[in-house]
Amino acid sequence: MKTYGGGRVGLLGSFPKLSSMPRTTLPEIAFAGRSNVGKSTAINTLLGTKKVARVSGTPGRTQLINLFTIEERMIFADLPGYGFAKVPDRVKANWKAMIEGYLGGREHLKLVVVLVDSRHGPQTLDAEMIWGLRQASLPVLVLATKVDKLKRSKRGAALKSLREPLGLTTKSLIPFSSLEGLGTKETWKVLNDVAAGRDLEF
Ligand SMILES: Nc1nc2c(ncn2[C@@H]2O[C@H](COP(=O)(O)OP(=O)(O)OP(=O)(O)O)[C@@H](O)[C@H]2O)c(=O)[nH]1
Ligand SMILES: [Mg+2]
Repeated sequence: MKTYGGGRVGLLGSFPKLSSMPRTTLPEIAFAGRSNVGKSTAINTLLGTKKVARVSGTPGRTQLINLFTIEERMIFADLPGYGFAKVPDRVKANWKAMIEGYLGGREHLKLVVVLVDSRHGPQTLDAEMIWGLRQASLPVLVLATKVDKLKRSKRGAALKSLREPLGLTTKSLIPFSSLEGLGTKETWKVLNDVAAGRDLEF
């Protein structure tokens, strides 16, 4: 297994579908969201490294489900992004099936971190993802990404415009910026609670 950060993080592998993934027992946390929203970057920021998850300015960079073990305490799953227009419908359908198959069938999945772009307000695909997860009784934490691109004076209103329609609370919607390192502490608090099997406060 390839390791990073002095062995703290290991790449378990990249998988095209649920049935090819290894059976594991650690609590697993998935990172989902639209293509290019900053999932892979957020994983790197949370882990304090630039190298673990592959980042790109080109949407659709992450095409397989990548699993990382974190300190033998938990597993992160970096999912391919949804909503990327520039791929053929057949490929889109395949990605959707891969993501839904994973989310619906992964045994130790304990939390889905859904990343939404803080600048754009709630998007239909994000709302569908969040409501679908709730229906499946999967806890959801939302990170509002790239807040560094919003003026400080606009951040409060931008968060409110996401919080209310998506049915979130101040605890389940965290403003996040990989550039500024904003939101990492609050996010880790939730991830650590999940890894330790503690009840979430939202
Ligand atoms: N300004 C700013 N840019 C960011 C931030 N996070 C990510 N980006 C940029 O957004 C682009 C996409 O980042 P990725 O992390 O690859 O996005 P992704 O969601 O993993 O994309 P896919 O794998 O294609 O689904 C890159 O150019 C990043 O540098 C952030 O917090 N602030
Ligand atoms: Mg990615």
